[in-house]
Amino acid sequence: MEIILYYAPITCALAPYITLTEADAKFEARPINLRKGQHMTPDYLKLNPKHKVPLLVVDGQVLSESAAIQLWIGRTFPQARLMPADPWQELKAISLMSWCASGIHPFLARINSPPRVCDVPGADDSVKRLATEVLLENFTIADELLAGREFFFDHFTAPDAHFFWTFRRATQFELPLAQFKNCTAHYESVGKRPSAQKLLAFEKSVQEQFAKAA
Ligand SMILES: N[C@@H](CCC(=O)N[C@@H](CS)C(=O)NCC(=O)O)C(=O)O
Repeated sequence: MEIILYYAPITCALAPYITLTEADAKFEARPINLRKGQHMTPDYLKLNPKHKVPLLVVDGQVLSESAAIQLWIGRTFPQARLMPADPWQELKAISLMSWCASGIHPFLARINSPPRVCDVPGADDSVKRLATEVLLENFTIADELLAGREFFFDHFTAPDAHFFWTFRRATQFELPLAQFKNCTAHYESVGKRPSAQKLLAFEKSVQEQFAKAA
């Protein structure tokens, strides 16, 4: 089976990179330089008209959307136990990943780039303030979910990789995150895993490669 993951540094594509690594899957990560607009080229748009990463191509079949990609990885490599085996718990895992993708991610994107959602001159601070409020509300919920536990379930699963990305992205902005003790502990715990360490080394190498090509 040929597995290609289209990936860009810093982005949510790091979550499937981590889960594919946890699954011990053989895959090729193809770096996309968003700053250079490589996600807007005709070839990439043919693969993903939504011009986003992550994108998974499995034996020529294309799959977009992080939650679906994570589910595919979990189902394809069941021995890695990346999705809970119990059907109800599996739905809870899908629910968590949908929340990361649609309830948390869009607010990180607003903080990162306010003009993408409001181009009224002078609106940036207001967009960031409102997005931060929602983000912190979500992290409060996650902090409660993670109380007294290392992971969302009784062992590491795909939602842990997905949530790790959201919290990591938040640490790259100036936000009051120290209050989220359980999210912070989760972030540190996932960050120490060999899969996350591999991802971080890969990210660094891609960033260096992009800097050289700039
Ligand atoms: N709903 C998508 C969102 C993916 C997404 O927004 N990816 C960002 C990087 S974190 C991206 O590729 N942005 C480029 C663009 O919007 O043109 C998912 O969960 O996979």
